[in-house]
Amino acid sequence: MHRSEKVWLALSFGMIMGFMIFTGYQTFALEMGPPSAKETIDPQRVDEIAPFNEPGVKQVGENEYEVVMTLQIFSFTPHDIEIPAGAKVTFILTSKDVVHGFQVAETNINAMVVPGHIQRITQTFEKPGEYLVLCNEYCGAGHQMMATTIKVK
Ligand SMILES: [Cu+2]
Repeated sequence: MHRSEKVWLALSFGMIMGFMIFTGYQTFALEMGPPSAKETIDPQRVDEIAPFNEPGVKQVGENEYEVVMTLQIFSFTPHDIEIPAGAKVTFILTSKDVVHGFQVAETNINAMVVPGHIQRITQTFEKPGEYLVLCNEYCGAGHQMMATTIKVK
């Protein structure tokens, strides 16, 4: 092997190890890893367990709302959501069957909704309009029809 090849191999291996050690340090020593399995739920009894026994939009503060939503093949419950512009909205999501996606066009919301887990996302919709919500995890034969809208007024 040529000497310069050895140098490049050593350098690239060193860089990979460096990044891995740095990432491990951030995750375990600085506790900067993403949250995981913080809130769990029995996916077969979602309908009986609060807050999912009453899906819908709830006002929880002066300008704060909660949207409790279940995802199932191939729909979002509740289907039509209306929220005032400028309000802080927390989505509380879970799946009743398989892995679904919760992506809201024109925002940064893009989450996996996994059965057995509760997903929370907070967002403020400043601009009035209709926001398209899509399932972006392939979930079965009707996946392409799994969509809804959020009306911001
Ligand atoms: Cu889906």
